[in-house]
Amino acid sequence: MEARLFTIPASHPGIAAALMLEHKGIAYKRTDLMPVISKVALRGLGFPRQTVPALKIDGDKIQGSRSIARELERLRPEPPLFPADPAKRAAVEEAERFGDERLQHPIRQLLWWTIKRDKSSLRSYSEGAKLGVPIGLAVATGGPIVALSARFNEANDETARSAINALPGMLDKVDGWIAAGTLNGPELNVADFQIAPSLGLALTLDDLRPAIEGRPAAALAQRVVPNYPGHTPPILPRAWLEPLRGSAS
Ligand SMILES: N[C@@H](CCC(=O)N[C@@H](CS)C(=O)NCC(=O)O)C(=O)O
Repeated sequence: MEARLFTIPASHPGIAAALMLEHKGIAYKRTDLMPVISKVALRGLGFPRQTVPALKIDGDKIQGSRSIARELERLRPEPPLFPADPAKRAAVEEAERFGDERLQHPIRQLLWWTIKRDKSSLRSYSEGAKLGVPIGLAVATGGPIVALSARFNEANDETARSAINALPGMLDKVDGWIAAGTLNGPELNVADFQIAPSLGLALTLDDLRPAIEGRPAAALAQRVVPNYPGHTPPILPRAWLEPLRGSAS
């Protein structure tokens, strides 16, 4: 099987797809694209949409973390990503959808909000990236890319504040799925691989970490993505973080 994963450094759905490939034991090559430039590159590579993760596997092109999961399950059923029992599968798919549609984006918006304020953290998120240009150069010339990424992702004060407000409720949901055995069970499943990278990315933000640490959700991230790249020192306005106080369990 010949596989190449196109991603962006520290992209949480990109890491989700990489974890799924590794779970299946499928060897793959990885190409890291600079944000924004990724949109043009992906179209040039023949992918229909403009987001990573994008996977070329045996000549086929699959885009989106959930589509990639299903294609990998079809190509190599063992070890499974989805439980065989229909009720358990439905629960896992609900958690997976939540991870993709609800959890990913607010964390992405918060990250771009912080990078827009202070680009110096960009280098840490590019650690280990295979960009094809020296990381120092990529970071030094990254100003317009950061501005555009923040704009494309609608990372502004309003969305950053609603992301913070939504975080405790989302963490409660994840903790609930862990308590129910849908997440972080003996065998990791597609929802673990979808959700843990978003938690791992959130934990790289010092402002968010205290609200996550000590929760079952943090144990899931520690198990699945113990070495998530990147670090953002405190930068969000203190007052905005008020809803997170008392959120840690
Ligand atoms: N929910 C989609 C999200 C894909 C997505 O938005 N990926 C981001 C990176 S995390 C992207 O490609 N952004 C384009 C850019 O930054 O230029 C998935 O799981 O595949």
